Amino acid sequence: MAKLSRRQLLGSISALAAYSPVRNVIAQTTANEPEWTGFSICDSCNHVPSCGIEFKARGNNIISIKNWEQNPRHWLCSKGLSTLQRLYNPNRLLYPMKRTNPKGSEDPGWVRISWDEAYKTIAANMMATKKKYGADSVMFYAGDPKEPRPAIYRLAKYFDSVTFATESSAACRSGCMMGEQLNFGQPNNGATPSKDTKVFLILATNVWAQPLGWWEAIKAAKQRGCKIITIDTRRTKAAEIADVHLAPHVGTDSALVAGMARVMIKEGLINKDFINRWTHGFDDYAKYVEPFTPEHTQEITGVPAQKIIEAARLWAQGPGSFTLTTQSVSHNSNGVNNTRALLLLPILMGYIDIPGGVPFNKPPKGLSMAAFGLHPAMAEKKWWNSPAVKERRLDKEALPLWHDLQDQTSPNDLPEWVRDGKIKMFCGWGFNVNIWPQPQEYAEAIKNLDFAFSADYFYRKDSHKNLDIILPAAMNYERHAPFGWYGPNIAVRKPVKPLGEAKEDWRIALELGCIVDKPEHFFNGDPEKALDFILHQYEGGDLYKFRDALPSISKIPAPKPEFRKYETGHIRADGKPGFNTLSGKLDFFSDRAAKFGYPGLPVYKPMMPLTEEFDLRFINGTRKPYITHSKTRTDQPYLMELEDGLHVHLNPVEAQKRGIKEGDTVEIRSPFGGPVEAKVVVSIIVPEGVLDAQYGWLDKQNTQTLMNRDNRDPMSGYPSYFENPVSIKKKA
Ligand SMILES: Nc1nc2c(c(=O)[nH]1)N[C@H]1C(S)=C(S)[C@@H](COP(=O)(O)OP(=O)(O)OC[C@H]3O[C@@H](n4cnc5c(=O)[nH]c(N)nc54)[C@H](O)[C@@H]3O)O[C@H]1N2
Ligand SMILES: Nc1nc2c(c(=O)[nH]1)N[C@H]1C(S)=C(S)[C@@H](COP(=O)(O)OP(=O)(O)OC[C@H]3O[C@@H](n4cnc5c(=O)[nH]c(N)nc54)[C@H](O)[C@@H]3O)O[C@H]1N2
Ligand SMILES: [Mo]
Repeated sequence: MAKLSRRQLLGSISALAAYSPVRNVIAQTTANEPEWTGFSICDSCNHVPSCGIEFKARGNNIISIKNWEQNPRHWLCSKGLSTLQRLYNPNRLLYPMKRTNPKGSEDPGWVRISWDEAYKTIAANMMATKKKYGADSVMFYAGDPKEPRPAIYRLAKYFDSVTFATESSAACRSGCMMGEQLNFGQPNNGATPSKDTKVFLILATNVWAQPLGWWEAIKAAKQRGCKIITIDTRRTKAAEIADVHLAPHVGTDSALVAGMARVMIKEGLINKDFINRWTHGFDDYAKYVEPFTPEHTQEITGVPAQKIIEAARLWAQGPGSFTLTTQSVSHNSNGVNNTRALLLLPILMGYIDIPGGVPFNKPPKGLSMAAFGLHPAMAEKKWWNSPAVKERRLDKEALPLWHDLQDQTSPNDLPEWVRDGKIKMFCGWGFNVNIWPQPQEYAEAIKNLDFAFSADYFYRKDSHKNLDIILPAAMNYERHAPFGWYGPNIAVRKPVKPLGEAKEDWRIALELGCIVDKPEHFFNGDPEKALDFILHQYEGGDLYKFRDALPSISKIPAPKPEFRKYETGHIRADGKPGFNTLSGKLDFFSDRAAKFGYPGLPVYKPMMPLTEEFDLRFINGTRKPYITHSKTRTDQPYLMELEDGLHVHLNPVEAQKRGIKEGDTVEIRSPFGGPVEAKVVVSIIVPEGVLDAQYGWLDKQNTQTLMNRDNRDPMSGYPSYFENPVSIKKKA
């Protein structure tokens, strides 16, 4: 891969500075000030809970960082280690700014304003929009940054707008979570193998997307003799460590599992007692899988019949558990069903809440959203889920199952809602139009709103050019909120002060809340008070005490670990034995899905077909260890030395067919757009017939422009990032 010279690197930074509204940020010189030790949590890839960082500072200037040894997640990767480059990046946003030229102008004419002016303008627009069009016409949104969410939730609630959306309701993990909710009655994406786990399933989970500790846990299990089955279209590191690697064609996981289930049923390997007692709809499923003979399954999935049989037999040797991708399987037009199918594997064997099986952990009471530092009392969960409030949501008609299961609005129809006058104002934190297929349609929607603002670390031309106001967000080293939550372990921070006039996201949301509502609902605008309030819901919980205990991690009381809680009534909300599904059991057939007109069984549905012209399936969004989404890049220039532009993986056979060599520049086209320019890496990481890329590069390298906006999973509304047919040609 091309290595950036120092001159190119500096060139790319100053090119950015040319359109950046902020320049020449220099950390204060602090030679004579005393040194002290601080603590933070990395937010580079939004792993939740993220990895701990210990830093040394002189005055307010951080001079070095290292692993925070006492933190359960303390292995820093390339992204984490380069976060100081981001903190002290001269392009950072440091002051609130407003546009002075009309929307649509090439130059928005950004000028610096005071926080007072920014808040007054925003609040006045919020109130006026609410009065004229109703509170729900004001949309609150957080991008992948998950840390700001609790405070924004609270702001939306007290402002009385039910239109709260995030990147997770647009894409990401909640599609898989829907599968979990439908099968298990609650979210559960598995765990790392315990000492009793004998077989472990890695379900389309990429090592490079996980915290480093995850890989250590897999290696340790393997050494203990635990067998590993990896189900991933690509030959990743997780595939190479596997005893059996099943590489199904994209979007065929439901067929693959049907094939495996048929083998397990025919050979009498399934756990019949468990199935009879604790599951619902097995007979329907058994009938459904009947045609999925190993040979027929091979035809659909491309997985050799013998391997299907081998994997089924190995899995039956359990007890077994799994890790499920946070997103990939759910990003095709049958995504939720493909996820549900994979999640039937542990149910067929009864590996549920037993030693070595899939744990149904109970979090400390109240803390419901890992590491967001969210507590129901903080978010007022009851309000979000009350029928009268939920009834108002804009996604109710188009996505009834999503609406039923999730408390965030799906924002994927934003362009249509703006066109139809349903959304008039946008309040954003970490807003990025480039998460969507055909991002220009979302950018256009923002332009057509009455008023829009967003808080960010950097100025992002595509997303920000048509905002009215941009707010500078403090970075992970500069904020208190939220704390990291790892089971009963709580990591609080000891930060530096924000540079310039940047503010914590929580502070921005809480201070706005003080203006548009009552200060007593918003901890008088103070994030530390909000965190302390959350921690006081627990015996011994206290922000200030926890901070005094640093570098030690503090604990809050957690329920005693216990197995087979479905027998003792410790899983269901009403205390009865069983699970939180409509049937009260684990669902092969979901009455909830059927109630809204979706298939009750996780059925297989073919993907968009390849054609003679568009003959490669495009996996548009595999993670690389040193890139996150569309950020990192020039935010952390060190990472650009590792990869300086869009690189796609192409199988050697496909490369040879097309006369393409490693390093060649190619053009990618789809029925929906292109050309997109990329460099080719010839690699067996992808099978024949597949092209894969880490999405997030911009302009002529922006792979989102190849996507079909209308091809979504009807259950989740998620875009099909991993389904699109494309063609690839060497650039003349
Ligand atoms: N084709 C394709 N598209 C995808 C995906 C894919 O695999 N393929 N993946 C989907 C998934 S899973 C995700 S999660 C999304 C990515 O979701 P995005 O929302 O694009 O995530 P980022 O690019 O990480 O961050 C968005 C913006 O937030 C800013 N930011 C970062 N941290 C903070 C913070 O703490 N506070 C504030 N105020 N701003 C911050 C960044 O500078 C950036 O401008 O993309 C989705 N889109
Ligand atoms: N370094 C880094 N880490 C990250 C991120 C990042 O951008 N960079 N983003 C974070 C975020 S927001 C998320 S959501 C996670 C994503 O984490 P993951 O979902 O684990 O990561 P991906 O590489 O997108 O996808 C995982 C695998 O799914 C496979 N796959 C794709 N389609 C199919 C299919 O239909 N069936 C099967 N069986 N396999 C398929 C791909 O080959 C890929 O290897 O990563 C998080 N961590
Ligand atoms: Mo994500």
